[in-house]
Amino acid sequence: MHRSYRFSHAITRLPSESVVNGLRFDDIGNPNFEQMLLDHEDYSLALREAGAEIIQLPPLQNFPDSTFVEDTVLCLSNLAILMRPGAPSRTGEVTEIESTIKELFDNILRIEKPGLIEAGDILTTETEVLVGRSSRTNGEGVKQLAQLLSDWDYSVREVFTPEDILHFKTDCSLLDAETILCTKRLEATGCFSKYNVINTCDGEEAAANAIRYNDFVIFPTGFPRTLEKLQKAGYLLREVNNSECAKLDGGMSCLSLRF
Ligand code: CIR
Repeated sequence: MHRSYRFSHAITRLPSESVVNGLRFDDIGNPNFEQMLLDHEDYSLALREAGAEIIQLPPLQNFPDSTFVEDTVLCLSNLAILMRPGAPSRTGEVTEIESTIKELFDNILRIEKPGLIEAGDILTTETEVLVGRSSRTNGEGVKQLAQLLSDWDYSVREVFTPEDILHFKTDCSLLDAETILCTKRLEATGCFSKYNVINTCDGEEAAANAIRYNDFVIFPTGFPRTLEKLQKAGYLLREVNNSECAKLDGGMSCLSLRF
């Protein structure tokens, strides 16, 4: 395991009761709001244990998916880029978070019309920013991001999110400077040929959305074989229940902005 970038902060947003109306690919039932609150609390605790100072934003009743705060902003060490979500019901979430971002970052850029990007499609490694085109992220959005970031010395690489996957990061996570946890179906697209890859075990594809925060990998419960594989590889895992967010295609990365 190689030493990686250290984080100090995380922004989260409490789920509102309207979360039961959140978007979803397949309807496997509404999330249980009370359980989701408990899980959110434990998620915040896991981030704190890993060293995060948390900026917790209040719930937004008008935006059912707003607890999935990751999709609204790309936070880099020295700047933030306000996204333009491809899901129309989520566009206003960016306006809601803008003042918080302005308090925290000196340099703020934004994706403009007709560009669309949700940051769940962005995986930032220590050498590049990978952006997966998807049903929420279009070519114009990727082009704008590449132009904006070229002035800041970041290199953007366009990749493709397989059709039946919501976001690029639904199927992958950065574990350290050069290691990616990812599903076999995403690895098959060839986008990680420059990295060391650890695959999720068959039937445990939903374990691919984890987050590395300093010395910990915050990981969804219920994927024992992948958990063991990562532990054997030397990672320190902290499990958090994700059963309710999973009903809305949400995972560990979606619930925070880390910087
Ligand atoms: C949505 O469909 O937008 C939400 N229900 C889930 C968003 C998950 N976010 C993420 O993967 N970054």
